[in-house]
Order: sequence, then structure tokens, then C-alpha cells
Amino acid sequence: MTTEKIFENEQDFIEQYREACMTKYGSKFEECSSQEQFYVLAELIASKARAIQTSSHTKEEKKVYYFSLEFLLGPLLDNYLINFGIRDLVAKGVESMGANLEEICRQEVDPGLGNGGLGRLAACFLDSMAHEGIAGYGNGMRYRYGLFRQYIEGGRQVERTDNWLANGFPWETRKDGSSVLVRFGGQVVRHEENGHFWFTQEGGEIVRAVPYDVPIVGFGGKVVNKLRLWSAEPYTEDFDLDAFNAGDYARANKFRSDVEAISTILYPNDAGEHGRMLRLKQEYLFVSAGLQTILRTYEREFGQDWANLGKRVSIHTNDTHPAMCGPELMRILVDEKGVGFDEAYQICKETISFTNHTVMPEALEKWPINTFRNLLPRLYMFIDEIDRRYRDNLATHLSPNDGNWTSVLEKTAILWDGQVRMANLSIIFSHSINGVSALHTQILKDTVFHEFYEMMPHRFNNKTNGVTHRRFLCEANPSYSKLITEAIGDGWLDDAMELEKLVPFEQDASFLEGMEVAKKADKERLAAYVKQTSGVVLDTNTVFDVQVKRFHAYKRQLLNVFKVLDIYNRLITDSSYNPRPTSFIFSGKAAQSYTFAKEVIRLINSVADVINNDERVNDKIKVAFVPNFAVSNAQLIYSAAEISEQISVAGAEASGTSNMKLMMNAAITLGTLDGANIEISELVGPDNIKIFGLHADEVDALRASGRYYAWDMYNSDRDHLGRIVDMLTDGTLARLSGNFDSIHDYLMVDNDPDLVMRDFHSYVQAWSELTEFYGDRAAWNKSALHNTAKAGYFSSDRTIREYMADIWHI
Ligand code: 26V
Repeated sequence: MTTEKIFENEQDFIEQYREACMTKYGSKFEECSSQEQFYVLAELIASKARAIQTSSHTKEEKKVYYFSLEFLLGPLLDNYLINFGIRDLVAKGVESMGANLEEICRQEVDPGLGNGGLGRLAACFLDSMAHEGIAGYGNGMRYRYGLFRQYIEGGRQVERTDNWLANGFPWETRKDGSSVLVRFGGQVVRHEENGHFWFTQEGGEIVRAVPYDVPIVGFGGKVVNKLRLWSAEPYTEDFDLDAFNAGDYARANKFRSDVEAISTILYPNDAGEHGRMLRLKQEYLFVSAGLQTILRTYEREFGQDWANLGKRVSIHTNDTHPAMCGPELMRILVDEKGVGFDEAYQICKETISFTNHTVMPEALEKWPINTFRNLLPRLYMFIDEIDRRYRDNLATHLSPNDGNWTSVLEKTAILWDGQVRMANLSIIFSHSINGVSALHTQILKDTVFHEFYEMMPHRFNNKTNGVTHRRFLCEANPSYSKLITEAIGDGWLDDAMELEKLVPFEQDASFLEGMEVAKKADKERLAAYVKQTSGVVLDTNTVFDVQVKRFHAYKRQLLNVFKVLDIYNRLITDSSYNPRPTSFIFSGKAAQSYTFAKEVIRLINSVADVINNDERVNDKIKVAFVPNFAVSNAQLIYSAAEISEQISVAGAEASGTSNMKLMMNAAITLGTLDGANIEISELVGPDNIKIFGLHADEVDALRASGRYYAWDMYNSDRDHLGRIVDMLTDGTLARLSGNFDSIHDYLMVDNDPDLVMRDFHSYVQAWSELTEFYGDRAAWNKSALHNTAKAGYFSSDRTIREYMADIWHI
């Protein structure tokens, strides 16, 4: 560990920055564009980070490798300046050079390395592992293109390529010397000598996995870890010269482009699985390359002491995407290191742990056995053998005559119905299986993984998610953070539980006024961004009511827009109706192939178009859809929010993390008892959150009864709810791009699968009460401050400490 200073002082920083401009561009600082100034500064900070990284850990420290197909990092410059404790020094230095740090930071492009909650959680965990000082490393994929950039045209989501690497990624270092080879396809050959037999793999396609390392700076700057991202390249230069000479350039390059395709694009996580070969290749590539590297390092440090691998190394698998870690680790130990089958299995189980992130059955990954076996023949042999032993073992515990036996097997076997089931593979190879909120873990135990839970209850545990408050409060909300630090000092950056010290300030009128001033400034900042990106002009005297997250039916953005339409209809029909003036802000992407979610986006934009252009209601309500939700603009939105919409149908959202980010930023939650909302509610108490709707057990019971009828909901309230359903198809909302027949049918033909209509009245009522409460500014601010004061628990530092204690044993 080192505590050396990054820069001696402001003058030292300026000199180094100037020199770096000259070295990279041959230009003076003043002659560089803001974009060039950004690249130089980022590379300068990255080089400082790398220098610390090399001496951050000793070999005796246990290493954690966090395997994830996604790390939604967000811009890093501002974050690293904060974590190094040099943000003020650099800001002053830049200012004295005649430039502006914020303007320079704004040049940074969001790395396209994740979808949503799962990927952002992985990024928060990297920050917290470095903060806790452990040797915690990320292992993932370096996608050439991110998900997609979202534009709104005619109200519709339009997807364009996210070429986030176009100008280079200044934080990464390519490590050619650490490349490894990964084999796909080919045959398994059996050898025998003196009664001993072993297997080798031959033929197939060999791909070179090239790592790119990104430094991860821990707060305080003492520990710098790294994130290793893999890129696929051809092993041999199989350029087809004959084809080239014949003028067939596509064929000449085919081999190269087939291989590079593996790391070309990030898959959407919520579009369902359709046997996507490339995805399977991605999963194996980063698993195999990561494990080969881990074992290479281990062997260098500890020799062939494989029995102790699990004591010195933890491999954490983020959802089922890295599920091949188990069999691949076995393959290497058995085939390449000479470890026996049983011992290798014990080592794997001791080393590997697994987090599940959703209860949606469609999300559980499965691969056709034939596809799998052809692509990974040797790996499949290990899976087949482990599955066989698992079944034998089960048979000794449950009699095959026992009616349970087949049903347990049907739920828990790895191989079933011609498919490899990745969740079961993950569970069978892990010593720990965790959910991401108390309710979610309970649902895993009770339903999704119930049979496993009965057999191995000790493996199951909960780890309620958290978010890094250094990014989502300190960096996202400088004005509020300043106020907090003036009140309680800056210890909260290191220890988020110190935010509790804000509780006495709930009685401090001048603090609460200061809070309101800060929030107003943040609303202005967001309003300017909204105007620039969507053209909608928001009045910052209105309540900012925010729902920002991926679009999915279960998250019920539809319920939110129904509420907006209800307010609109009442404003038009009832002159005595006087709701609190509100700006409804939405943001989020829908998977490209997820038609329903895209229709909800079009509906929101159509409703926005109608309402924002109706002078009768304009001083009361506005609707804005912020395009291309990403970590960077999320930070602007969270800080300006006053109401946090967390309205998923109970039992569906594993945890949610925007609920935590918004709570920190003093937004009050309007939500169902779902995911981590329940824990937020327990922490802040009933006066500081607004809960509505059916509970998870009521949702289950209603669905099981088979007695829910959307038409009953419609008929029992023709004037309000019924009217809104009619508006979907009667042309009222069609001005921009047509009616919404499919949403109508989802409700009225498919019988409202997410109980939007069932929770509608309870939701509308809760919203009116909450916005009524907003009128008492002092009481609201007190309650909002209480949300921040209690948010310490939702720092990912706490979550990581729990992983360390209970799962990784550090
Ligand atoms: C995938 C799929 C695929 C098929 C259709 C249904 C569906 C629904 C969701 C997903 C996403 C799965 C992984 C994921 O992003 N989960 C999120 O993880 C967050 C971090 O733990 C958590 O806060 C969110 O509640 C959870 O949705």
C-alpha cells in the first residue's frame, strides 16, 4: 500500500498536465479542444492509478474475482478525482489555466458495458471492494459496441449503434503479454497408459483472448484494483490471400470477423433467450480466459497447492452468465493440473459463489444440449458426469418410488428436456447462493429454488443490494453534499452510516431551507438538460416525480402513465380539481425486440405530446421523456428528484437500486412492498415513505384464485379507469403515431398480467396524499432529509462487507 501524493500541489499538477498535453498532441493546453483536454487528463490520472495498483496488495491477501458479463461503469474522471481526494486541487488548477473542470468531465463518453441494474451493481461493487481495501478484481468482456443509443422519433424508441470506443477508452491498457487461448469445438480424444486414462482436446477453433485492464480507484486512493476486460482476436493470421487476390475482400477477412464477432456486442438482458450461439461463446470466452489467468497467478504464487485454492481465492459469479466457471475450473484442474475428479469438484464448490438477480422464469438461461456439446465437447463431459452423480446422489436420499423423486429431479437436474440449465449448474457448483433483497431471497427459497433450498438450506443467504454513495450522492449531487459535509463533516464519504448524524438537523429550519435551495438548483440543472435533449420546458416550481429504469412490463411504467392520464382527465372535466403541479419525468431503454415495452415508451411520449401542448393543463402538469438513459444523465436526474416511483407488481423486482439512489438524494419513495422497497420502508418508517398496492402474497393469492378479471376493474370505474383504457384506442392519443391496440389487448385480452388495473386506485390515492403532503414544505423537507439520513445502510460498502464476511470469508 502507498499513501504517496498524486500531485505535490496545484502548481505540480498544472506542470504535469501541460507537459502531458504537449506529449500526446504536440499542442499547448490552451490549443487543445475540451475533448483533447479530457483525454490527456484521463490518461494522466490513469497512469497515477496504475502506479499505485502494482503495489496495492500482497500475495497473502485473499483475492476475489467478480465474474460479470456487465460492468456499467459510467464516466470515471470525476469519480477518480473524488476518490483520490484531488477534485478541488484539480478544479482550481484547471480554472487557473483558463478552463473548466466540469466542461472537461462532460466530454467523457459512457462506456457501453452494461444493460441496467445488474451491470451497475457490479460497478458499484468494484468501487466498494477497492474502498474496503480488499484485492477484488472484476473479470468481464470488452464489447466493441454497447447496447444501443436511444433516440425518440415520432414518440418511438429508435436504436442507433453505440460506438462508445470510437475515440478510444483512455482508462484501459491492452496487455498483449497476458493473452490466453480459448478453444471452441473440435474433438475429445481419450488416451490410456498402464490403466490410467486422460483426455485431450483437438481441432476446432482457437481464439486469442486479449485482456484490457482498467484501474479501479478506491476512495482515499490507497488501494487501486483492476477490472480485466477480454477481447476476442484471431489466434493465427488466417487471412485468405487467394480470396483477396480474387477481389473477394469479405471472404478474405471472414475468419477474422467471425472471431472478433465474439466481443462485438453486448446482448440485451431482457429480450428472452433464443439460442444465441454468440452469447454462449462470450460466456465461455470470459470464463475460460479469466480462470486460466487466475490459475496462472495462483501457481506462480503458491505452486501446485490446489487443495487450498478456495482459501486464497474466491470466484463470484454474477447471475448465471458465468455459470461455466464450475465445469471449466474442473476441466483445467483435472485435465491440465492432474487433480482427481472428486477433489476438483470440492475445490470448485469451495471457491465459487453465485448471485441470482431475477425471479422471472423466462430469464433463467438454458442452452440446447446439442449446441452446447458441439461448441464445448470436453466441458460438456464434466457437466454430464456431475449431473449423473447428482442424480445418483438424489436417488439415495429419495426413493425413486417416492412420487417426489421425479418432480425434484425435474426442478433441479442440470440436464433436462434436451437442455443445459445454467441456474442449476450454478447452484450445484457453488457453496453460496444469494438473492439481492430480503423478499427476493425468501421467494428464491419458497419457490424458484425451493427444492434446492430444502436439500441445502445452509447454502442460501441474502445480501441486500447497495449502491456507491460516493458516486450517487457525492458526485451526482455536489450542492447537497456540500451542505451535508458542512453539517456533519466528511466522514460519511468513508462510512455512509455517518449520514445518521443528519437526524438532528431534521429540527434545524435553516438546514432544511438550505436543502430546498440546493434541490431547486439541481432541478434547474435537470430542467436545462431536459430542454436540451427533449425540448420539453419544465417549471422548477413543480414537483419532480421520477421513474427511471429499464422498461419492462413488471416495472409498470404503464401504471404511472395511467395515473398521469387520470390527472389530465380530471383537470379537463372537473374545474374544482386542484392537484399539486407536477413534472412527470421518465427515462429508460426497452430491449430492441421487446415490443410491448417499446409501445409503453411510445405511449408516454404520445401522452407527453398531448399534455404538453394542451394550454388548459400546462400550468399544472408536464411530461418529459429523457432519451438515452445512462449513468451520466442518471446522476443529473437522481439529484433533482422529489418523488421516487418504485411501482413494480409486488414479488417481481428482485431488489431495485434506483430506489436507493433516489432515497439518498432526498426523494421520497412512492412504491409497492417489493424488492428493497420493503427494507427502505422499515428503515425510514411509515411517515417517510408512501406505500400502496397489493403485497406479494396477495398478488400470489389473487393469481392462484383465477378470479381476477380486468373487465371487472374496467366496468366498476367507467368514468376514470375505463375512460383511460378507452383512450388507448379511440384516437385521443393517436396524434403523434397512432393508437395503442396492443397495450389495450394486454390489459383487456391478456387480463392485465401485471395487475396494473388492480393497483390503479390505491396508487392514484397514494399519489394525491403524497403530493398533498408536499404543500407543507418544512414537513416534506424533514421527511426527505430523513431518507438521506437512513440511506447509509444502502451503501454498497455495507453489502460488500457482508459478502466478505459470509461468502468470501475475508
Ligand atoms: C431478464 C429477463 C429476461 C427474460 C425476460 C424477463 C427478464 C427480466 C429481467 C431480466 C434481467 C435480469 C437481471 C437483472 O438485471 N436483474 C436486476 O438486478 C438488479 C441488481 O441486483 C436488481 O436491483 C433488479 O431488481 C433486477 O431486475
